Amino acid sequence: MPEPSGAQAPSQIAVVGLATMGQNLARNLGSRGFRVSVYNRTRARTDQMIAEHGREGAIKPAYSPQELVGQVARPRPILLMVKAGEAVDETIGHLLPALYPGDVLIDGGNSHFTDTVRRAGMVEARGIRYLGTGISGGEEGALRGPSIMPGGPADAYHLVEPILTRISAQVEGQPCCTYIGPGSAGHYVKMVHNGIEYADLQLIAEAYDLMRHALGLEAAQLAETFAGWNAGDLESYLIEITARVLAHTDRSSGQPLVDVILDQAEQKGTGKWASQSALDLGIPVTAITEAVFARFVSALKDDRTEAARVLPGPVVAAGEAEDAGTLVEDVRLALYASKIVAYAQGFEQMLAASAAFDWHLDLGAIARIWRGGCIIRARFLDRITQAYLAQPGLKNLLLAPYFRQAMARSQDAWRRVLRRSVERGVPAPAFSSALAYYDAYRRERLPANLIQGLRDYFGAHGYRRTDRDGSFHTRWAQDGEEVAT
Ligand code: 2AM
Repeated sequence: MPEPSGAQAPSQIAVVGLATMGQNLARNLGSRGFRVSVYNRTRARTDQMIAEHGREGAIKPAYSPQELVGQVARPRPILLMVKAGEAVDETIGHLLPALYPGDVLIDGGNSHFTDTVRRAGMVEARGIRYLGTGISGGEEGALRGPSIMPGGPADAYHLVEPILTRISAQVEGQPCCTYIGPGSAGHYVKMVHNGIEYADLQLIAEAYDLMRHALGLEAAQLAETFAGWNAGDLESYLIEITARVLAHTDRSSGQPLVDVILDQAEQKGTGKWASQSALDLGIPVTAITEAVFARFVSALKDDRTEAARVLPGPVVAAGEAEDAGTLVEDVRLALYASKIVAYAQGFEQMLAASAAFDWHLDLGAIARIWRGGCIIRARFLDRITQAYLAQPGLKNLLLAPYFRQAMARSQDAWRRVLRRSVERGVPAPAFSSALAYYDAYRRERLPANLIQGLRDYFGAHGYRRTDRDGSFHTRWAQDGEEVAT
């Protein structure tokens, strides 16, 4: 609980790095009664913040790492909100000489989880505790209440728990902040959160593209469609803002703004990192990875413009009867089913990481703290929490009764949508790879038998049999005899 503030009372926490996220978190802390000291490498930003927001709470400026550290009561929680990458190392380097054992450095940026392991080791050698902490919610979330994913030593978390749980989003009286696990677990989980966000965005974009270009609906009609979807199973922040973006008219051209936005998606790397780690762990997160690939394809604007002139697409029969209403509902169901696959894969990745790094992640609790504050907040996350509560050892969310039924309800529509996408030549890589994953996951027998046969033929890699134990090799090109290996 915040103590009463007084002019001379030491600060309870420091925020370093006053770009928008840092400023907004400092304002969030100040507005909830915490005494907070703020510092930024470039003095002008500190002055600007104090001038504009200094009266929102007990927010005190500092102009050097030493001054900052001197203002905060020990053990000192120091929240770093500087640009991910080298800036974090540089900032730690400047702060470290002024810190005392027991102080807690909280890296609230999108650091790569392996950097977090390295930095934690480096500062912990000097008795400083390190919390690699994922914070999601964008600028608005930082100010009003983000979802917070702290990882590192549990005692360090307990020290800052009253602060972090107070500034996080609250859903049904519960904070969207919980201890994730030791080491780099917090940043890892934030990375997977961002990967799922990539998949969500791509799936929404594919749904839009199909309705816009396979059904010919206009942006304004689609805005209404998404707004309607937001009243059902798909209810989420991203669906809500999709409706708003689609409804927005460009002031300069008078057209829907979305129609004049350049179709090249940028990225900062967390989706790619999630895919890379999934590859290392051997977990098929196809939806996240397709979403990353789709951004790469979008970046090839010049190539696409050239190819559009020369590469043929399907010839679509003129005057083909459309039943837009049915297809729109099909797209909704396909989006929901694909989204379930994307989440099932992301949670499977966290389960694998938890086992590989010995983190003991509570997947139900992670879904719970994503219900509010963060970009992927959605009604649907309650279903995930409930699934893990009912079956704590659940291997894959698709197997939980609610999701099994949702797939059963959606799959015919999902297949119809993909038929339409193929016929019309409208790409839907995340929809289709999610369906391919679903169809593969539910198959007892896959064609990997042939792959093993081929590998044995050209490389004598051996194979196992369905009817006998052991490893075998066939002398395919010699006498055709099978030998045990
Ligand atoms: P600045 O205002 O001095 O540029 C986002 O860029 C935030 O990270 C800003 O507050 C920025 O400070 C800070 N930042 C970027 N690089 C930094 C570095 N090498 N050392 C300290 N802060 C840095």
